[in-house]
Amino acid sequence: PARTTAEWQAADSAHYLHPFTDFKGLANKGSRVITRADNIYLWDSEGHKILDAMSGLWCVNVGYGQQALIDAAAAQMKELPFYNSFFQTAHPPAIELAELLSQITPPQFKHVFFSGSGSEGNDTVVRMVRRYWDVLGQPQRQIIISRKNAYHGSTMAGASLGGMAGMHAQGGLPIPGISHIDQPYWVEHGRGMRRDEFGELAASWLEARILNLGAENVAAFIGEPIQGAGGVIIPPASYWPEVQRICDQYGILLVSDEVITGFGRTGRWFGCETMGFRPDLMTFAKGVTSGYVPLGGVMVGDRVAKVLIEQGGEFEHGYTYSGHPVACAVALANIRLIREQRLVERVHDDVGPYLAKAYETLREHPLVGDAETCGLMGALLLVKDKARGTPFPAELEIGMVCRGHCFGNGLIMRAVGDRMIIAPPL
Ligand code: PXG
Repeated sequence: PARTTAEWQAADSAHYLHPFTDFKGLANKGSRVITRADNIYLWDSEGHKILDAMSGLWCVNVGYGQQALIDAAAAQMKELPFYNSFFQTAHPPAIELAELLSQITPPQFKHVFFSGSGSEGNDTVVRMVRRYWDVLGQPQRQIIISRKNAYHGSTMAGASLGGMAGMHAQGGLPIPGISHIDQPYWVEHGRGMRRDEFGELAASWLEARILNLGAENVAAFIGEPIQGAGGVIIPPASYWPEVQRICDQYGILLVSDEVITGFGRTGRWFGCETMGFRPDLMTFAKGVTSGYVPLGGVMVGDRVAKVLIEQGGEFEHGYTYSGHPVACAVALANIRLIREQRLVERVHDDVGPYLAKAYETLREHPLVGDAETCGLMGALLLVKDKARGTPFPAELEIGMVCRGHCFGNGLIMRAVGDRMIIAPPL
């Protein structure tokens, strides 16, 4: 028989250390226990039905309960539940997924390196870009430029690439050779400027840092096309094309972290297509399987692939679950479903414009200082004084207050500071 909520909570706090959690604080309060899901809804152990406007954790792009994904997992578990790709072996699901990914990603991508998550994917990025420059005889090109308030994962390399001050304060981070510039957040840095002007200004911070470090020491720039965990920060349209121009000018590799923006989220298959740039490497995870099973990886563009394949020798890197057959089988079913249901077109032509229009009406609300969306990512900025743009006092934790009201009314949104964010299933 199922346990009561109180019994679940007692066992939870006795044994389970949750990610990004004040363990004692949660133990005193008790966690909300989610027991099942269907389509865009979750149910908790009290029987409450909740609309999941965060797609789990930015990942359940096709929604819950998709039979094709469930069947793909079961069939693959029966056929070949595990085998590795290390010592000159391969298996059909990983080969087929690599092939399919090369079809749905931008044309420079014909190769993929699989990992188990987005964090691991970004660890692969760090190893791979540094290896690329080593092989080309420029081993001093070590530094990767990233941004403050970026999120690139929670492993040593992922958290170092990320620009979260709280994460850097624990565990001896960041690792050497990572340099952070300011984020392209108009509210923080650009008020009073035109958005396109601000986009160019924010991109110029990259150029300034490159010149400051010496271009010959810079390996790559990495960014999320739209920052997710940082609060759905949508850069001005002028930002990414200018970042691209700067990377090209100094020969620096450009890496797009598509862990959130991939697989239709922004109304194109990948966020770099929406934002208009052409990355050399692309990290993915989450939406590749719609979160049904863990999978991540790095799309490797021709420029890097050619060097590593033709001149690189052995690349001394890989994970037990690189190309896990069950994960790859689910990813195949997921991508085919996104294609069949035309979900990317649907976000672009239908639900994305609908959300944008609905958010325009929220702009009128006295507490909403800004409302913006891109595809099915949206953010509302809560302000105390709309005319002046004055924020609420930090100690009020206004985002958490709003989030509490949402939960109480059967809606999951996430609060990032004073920004209320959503990323619903497509
Ligand atoms: N890159 C990006 C852009 C991400 O959003 C990762 C890498 C790391 O992926 P893994 O699979 O290792 O978690 C992420 C993950 C939040 C939140 O609070 C966001 C993520 C993870 C946990 C919480 O919004 N994104």
